[in-house]
Amino acid sequence: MTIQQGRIGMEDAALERSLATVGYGVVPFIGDVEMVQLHRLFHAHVHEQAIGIKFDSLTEPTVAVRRALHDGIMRICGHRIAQLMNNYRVVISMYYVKKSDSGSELGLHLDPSMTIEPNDHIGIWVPLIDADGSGGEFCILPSSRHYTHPYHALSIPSPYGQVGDLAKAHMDNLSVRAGHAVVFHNNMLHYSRPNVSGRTRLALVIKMIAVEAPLVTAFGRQTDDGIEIDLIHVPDDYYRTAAFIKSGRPEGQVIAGMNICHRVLTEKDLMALIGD
Ligand SMILES: O=C(O)CCC(=O)C(=O)O
Repeated sequence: MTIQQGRIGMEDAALERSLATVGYGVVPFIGDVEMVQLHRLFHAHVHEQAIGIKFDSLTEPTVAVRRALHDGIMRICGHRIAQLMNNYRVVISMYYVKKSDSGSELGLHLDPSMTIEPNDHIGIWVPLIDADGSGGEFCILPSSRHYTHPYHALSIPSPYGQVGDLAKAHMDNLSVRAGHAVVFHNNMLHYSRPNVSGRTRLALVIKMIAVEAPLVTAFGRQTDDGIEIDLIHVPDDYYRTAAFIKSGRPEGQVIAGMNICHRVLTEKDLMALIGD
């Protein structure tokens, strides 16, 4: 095991290679015991009526519930994360839940940026029932972390806004067994297909940054020549205590800023990047 300062490292050489090439890998993560504990934890804190078609525990309004879910997920899964990687700290652990419903697709998106250096940022996604053809496959565009500028937020328009269908046609549709984890670089374009399995599907989303990296949230403002982006330093418990989806500018000290030329990809651009 080598620990490189400022970088999250993988304990498994094959996973490290696959992250370096296509930007993601799938590995066994937790067993049946942990999955039962995680189902119990969720149902102890969230009422069935609160779920709707899709439910994201980061947007749960009660801070005590968000904290209890985060603490419980870390108690149950923390040791497994430590076996998988080094030099990280967890800044988000949450549930993403889908009822069985044809409208339960989670659309194409890039997750929000949380570090200044994009390579310091890894996500893992763990379905707690088989996420295969009917259970809501996780679909990801290989190598896409290199395709666009690395800063994403609700206030920054998606570079993929005009090429969603083409991007979807070139994605890897992953059938992931319950308890396995998709480990992926944060800047990867992804979406998840509807859960029509007949069962409610719980999944975990856990986000980590390098130990030395400050946690930031990006805020973008459109200007005449592009987008001005501020990276705002926020405390480590930000996602447990602040409202995640809010349109306004987060409070905190700006520790980096840049102007980027906002390029909305055309089909030709995307095909040149994919290289088919
Ligand atoms: O749970 C899912 O189906 C996908 C979750 C996801 O993509 C996300 O939270 O960014």
